Amino acid sequence: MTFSSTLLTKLKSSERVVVFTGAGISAESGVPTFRGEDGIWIKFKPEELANFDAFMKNTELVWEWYKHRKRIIQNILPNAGHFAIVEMETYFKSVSVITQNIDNLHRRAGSKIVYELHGNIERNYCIGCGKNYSNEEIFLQETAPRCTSCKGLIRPDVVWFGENLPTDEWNASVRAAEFADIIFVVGTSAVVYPAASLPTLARRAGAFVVEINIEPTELSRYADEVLIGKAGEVLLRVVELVKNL
Ligand code: BJW
Ligand code: ZN
Repeated sequence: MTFSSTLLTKLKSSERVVVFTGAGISAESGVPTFRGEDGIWIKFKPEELANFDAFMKNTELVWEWYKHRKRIIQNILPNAGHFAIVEMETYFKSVSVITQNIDNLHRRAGSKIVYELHGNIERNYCIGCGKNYSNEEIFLQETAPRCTSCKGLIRPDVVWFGENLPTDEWNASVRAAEFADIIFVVGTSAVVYPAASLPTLARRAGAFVVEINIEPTELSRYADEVLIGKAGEVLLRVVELVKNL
């Protein structure tokens, strides 16, 4: 893989870095992506499971799907890609991670600033009274769990289609994108909005956009640099480069 001289110059002069991630960065930890050949949505379309109406109509099915994914995530670890992003904190003034992932792997790897746009699968809450539940509190229940206070249905604390993103995380992400000198867009198909608008927002505000993916995406034509390869491998190369600047 070759890096352009413009990228080298940008890396040298950049102070504020944003890393915007999607399911691809966790693929190397063993978390299935959503779309594509290995996607978890080959059998079910996203709209069929990841929305509130589906949860109300097919509660058990949706909970089965989340329990399955909670189990996967409990048994995996952050990978080289997550750790490379943590290491970037040594070389830049600020590194903000904006993630669409709900697997908590950036925090577990040690990234200090992490904005989770689509929630976190380790948290749950009651749709009746809002009471929070950890996975440990609900995990062993066979059927869809109910609130101990109001008997309301408990749901995973993730953002489904048609739902707003958490306001504070979104506002902070927009600010970070607007002030970024460089934004790395890693392992996302960039088709789910409004998250997918952040790289172009950053670009309009002057950031250099670097895409890292195993294949070209919707975003590639707007990126200043497209690095094709696995997130873990490419990010390690980028950090090596930065170290030796
Ligand atoms: C590798 C790799 C390796 C693999 N290394 N790379 C029409 C037009 C525009 C917008 C809309 C529209 N109709 C509806 C909308 C809005 C909708 C939307 O965007 N829909 C589009 C799909 C059409 N958005 C919403 O509804 C959002 N809310 C919203 O807009 O609020 C306002 C509103 C309110 C009320 C009414 C209407 C609007 C909410 C979106 C929530 C998304 N939630 C999910 C599920 C989270 C919970 C869960 O996980 O169960 O979030 S959907 C799913 O997609 C998940 C992901 O975060 C998200 C993005 O997926 P991601 O990360 O990009 O994964 P993949 O699989 O798509 O891509 C993986 C990539 O990795 C690929 O490119 C691979 O090549 C690559 N890869 N291995 C590097 N080793
Ligand atoms: Zn309740």
